[in-house]
Amino acid sequence: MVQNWDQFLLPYQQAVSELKVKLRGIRKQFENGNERPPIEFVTGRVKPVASIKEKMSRRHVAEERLEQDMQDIAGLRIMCQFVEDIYQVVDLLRRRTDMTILEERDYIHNEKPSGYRSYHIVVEYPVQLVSGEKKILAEIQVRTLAMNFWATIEHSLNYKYQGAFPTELSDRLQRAAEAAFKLDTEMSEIREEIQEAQQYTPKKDGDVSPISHQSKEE
Ligand code: 0O2
Ligand code: 0O2
Repeated sequence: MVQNWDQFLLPYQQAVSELKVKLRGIRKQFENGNERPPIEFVTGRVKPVASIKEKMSRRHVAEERLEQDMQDIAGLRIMCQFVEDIYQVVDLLRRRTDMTILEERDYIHNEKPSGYRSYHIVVEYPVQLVSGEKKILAEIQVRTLAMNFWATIEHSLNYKYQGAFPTELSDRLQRAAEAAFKLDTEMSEIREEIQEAQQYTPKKDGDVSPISHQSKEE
């Protein structure tokens, strides 16, 4: 039995905080090098206890197996402008030595029946505790802004319908997912032109900035 959830989740909180800093660091490094970052913004969260318990019962995960079998207690999300950026980010993550990739799931080219698209990476990440090193599983979801728009809306509808969507709604959601992917494909096709334009977006001070970049926390 997990006696104290706060204590159990502490290393996960540390992992999420550290990974947010590191992933946001990738963006900063591109910006400092005057290159367009493949990352638009990064979010992260520790799964709420109620959601952990709900998923444990839905997926028949025993409490003793929680650390190994629930891969998204620590969750990070990387939002990108273009589908191509997703694969660039995945390559950057594969080359890192501070985390080990255990699994990759490409739900972009193998979308889920719901229409969901994203690239999922499960990593093992070591956190340093006073008691020593502890390896934590974390799930990194990499997606475009359009995929994120769809997933956010579908997720809130899921709460309302508990996953049991009326057929018409699930058909519409699937069509909306296809429309979002078509948007991504169209944007990819004019990517070079967009990137060129972004290089010449004026900054507030009137200077011509080499990079136009919108970020969640700025
Ligand atoms: P809801 O209802 O939970 O969706 P900061 O570090 O201060 O810049 P902060 O406050 O920690 O930022 O929040 P951050 O980093 O923006 O991330 C929290 C939001 O990101 C939450 O949304 C999560 O939904 C979302 N999020 C990030 N990663 C994941 C993930 O892997 N899975 C899920 N389900 N959500 C994720 P809200 O707005 O708190 O609302
Ligand atoms: P949360 O934190 O509320 O988002 P399973 O959860 O059983 O489907 P598994 O094997 O644990 O699957 O991992 P998977 O499918 O690679 O990733 C699960 C997570 O991906 C979900 O977390 C969602 O964040 C996201 N996801 C997967 N499918 C969908 C979907 O159809 N719609 C939306 N909006 N998101 C999806 P959780 O556990 O649902 O929790």
